[in-house]
Amino acid sequence: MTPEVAQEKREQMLRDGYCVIPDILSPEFLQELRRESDHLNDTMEHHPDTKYQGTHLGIRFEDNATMKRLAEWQPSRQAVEEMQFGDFNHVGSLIVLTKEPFAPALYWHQDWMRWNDPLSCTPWPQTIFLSYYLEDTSVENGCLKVIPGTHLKRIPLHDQLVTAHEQGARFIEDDHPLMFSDHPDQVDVESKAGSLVLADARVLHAAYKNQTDRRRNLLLLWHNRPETVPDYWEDEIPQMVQDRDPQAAYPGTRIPGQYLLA
Ligand SMILES: O=C(O)CCC(=O)C(=O)O
Ligand SMILES: [Fe+2]
Repeated sequence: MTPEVAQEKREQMLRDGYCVIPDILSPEFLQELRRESDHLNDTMEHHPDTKYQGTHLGIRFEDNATMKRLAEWQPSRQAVEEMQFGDFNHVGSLIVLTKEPFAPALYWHQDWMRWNDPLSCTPWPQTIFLSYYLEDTSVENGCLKVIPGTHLKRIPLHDQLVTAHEQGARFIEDDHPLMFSDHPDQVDVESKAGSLVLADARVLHAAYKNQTDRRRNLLLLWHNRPETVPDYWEDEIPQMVQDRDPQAAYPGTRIPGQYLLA
């Protein structure tokens, strides 16, 4: 990436809560990742409660050399560093989120689990996912969709959702009128196989159903950075972030509270 493109990508992450960086995986490595994902999906038990998310296999890098190679993939590291996100680290594992042929859509949700913590209102990302879709994605095979800006700004949908994942949404009906709805501000993130899709854990996102007879494979790696102000940050720091007590205990919750402003 040129410095200009890297800056544009960082600004998009901060403003919209997501971005896409093309041409990150080599064709050979993509092929190896598809093979390995097929093998894992064919031999491991799929998560019993995650039909909307996909097969949801947790793979530790210490157990899987191919996935470890992905975690350390140099072009990704370089891209992330060029965006000045070099202080993000993976959590030692990834999640295989394969949508099997004709698998259902994924409901609207966000993945930030620290909404009691003033860190929730940092204007920069603290927790992000690095996602690799191993096939070209489209509305037809279950691409991602996001509502830009919702990582920082409350919209009515935030207060209407069933709370994400294990806290409720895994157990909703598959015709839930709101959780699977289209939103006027949504953006479809159709991506090419081998692209890197980055998103802030706080942004509202969902995925279409897979209407094809082929797997839509996704490898998702959570990344966190230290609880510090990033080097690139030159604007004002919100008072609530400045006043945050780093020693305090903030019980985890997926429900956005006072720190998600309207
Ligand atoms: O399937 C996707 O594209 C996104 C998956 C996701 O956001 C999740 O499982 O939390
Ligand atoms: Fe998610």
